[in-house]
Amino acid sequence: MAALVSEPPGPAGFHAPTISDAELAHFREHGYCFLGRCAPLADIEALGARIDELMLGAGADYPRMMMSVCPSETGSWDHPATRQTEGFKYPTLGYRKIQGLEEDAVFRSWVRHPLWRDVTRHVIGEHVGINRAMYFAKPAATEGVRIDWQCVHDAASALQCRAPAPACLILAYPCMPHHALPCSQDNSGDQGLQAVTVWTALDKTTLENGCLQISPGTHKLGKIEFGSTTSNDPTLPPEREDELTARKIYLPMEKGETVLLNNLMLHRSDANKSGKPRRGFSVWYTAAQPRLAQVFPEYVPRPDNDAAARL
Ligand SMILES: O=C(O)CCC(=O)C(=O)O
Repeated sequence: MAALVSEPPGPAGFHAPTISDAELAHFREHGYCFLGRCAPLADIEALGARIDELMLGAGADYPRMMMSVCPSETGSWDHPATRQTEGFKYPTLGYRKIQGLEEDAVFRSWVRHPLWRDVTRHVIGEHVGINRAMYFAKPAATEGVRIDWQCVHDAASALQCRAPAPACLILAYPCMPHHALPCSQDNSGDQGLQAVTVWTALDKTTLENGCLQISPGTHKLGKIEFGSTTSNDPTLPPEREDELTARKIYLPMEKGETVLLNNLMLHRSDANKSGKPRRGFSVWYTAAQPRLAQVFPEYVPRPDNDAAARL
């Protein structure tokens, strides 16, 4: 297993281990903050190598990880390997989503990076948990899937609206019949945001391979009532679509660069037309809760048999 390089961050061409007031202000105002490269490239290479190992099944035995092969490979959202369920499916680089990665030492090292400690101390507080530590990819061979405008609600509300609810965001994904995912928001509502997503590019992302797209400022526009997820069409409320997407920007990123995302800000991404992988690692930090893995100040694994593991 590769280990993360432990060079001291700072003037070596990547971000310092603390977030600046200006960056925090930008995050709060616009709903995102681009941080650039936050660690040596060797650390990113180690994450990329490790995720490939996990996907190919070499030395990986993580029954609590949620692993889902992309429907662009299996041909169906209903395929058993595409349903987001615990455990390894089969060796392929075609996984779309792997969650529970904090259980892996290499990924946990990234999740507990000093810069995320500082960011979360400002946004959340001293005791920090994670709703998910997620590999999210658009595989090279099969293009992956487009995701339409989205943001994601908190774990509790997501659990309440499990599969049957058409407007349920995260939990609707495994059962969706089409190769397009719904609009979504990634947080708990409009009072007191205590969450932040740290999204890191494990490969260079471009317009061609489905880089992130965001709609800055939408975290301030209140709760969005999404439409049905059973259509390939965008499911933003039509009467609000112009308002919600008017400021859309693309976020192409170099390999290893990171952006902070407010979970209530709309984001989307296209399929991957490049023939090369588009791999990302996205960590959703929130206030520590007994049902979640805690990552700061100490790592405390998620309890067994917890429903949050199935998000
Ligand atoms: O990587 C993407 O295209 C979207 C990932 C995502 O939805 C997230 O990190 O919350």
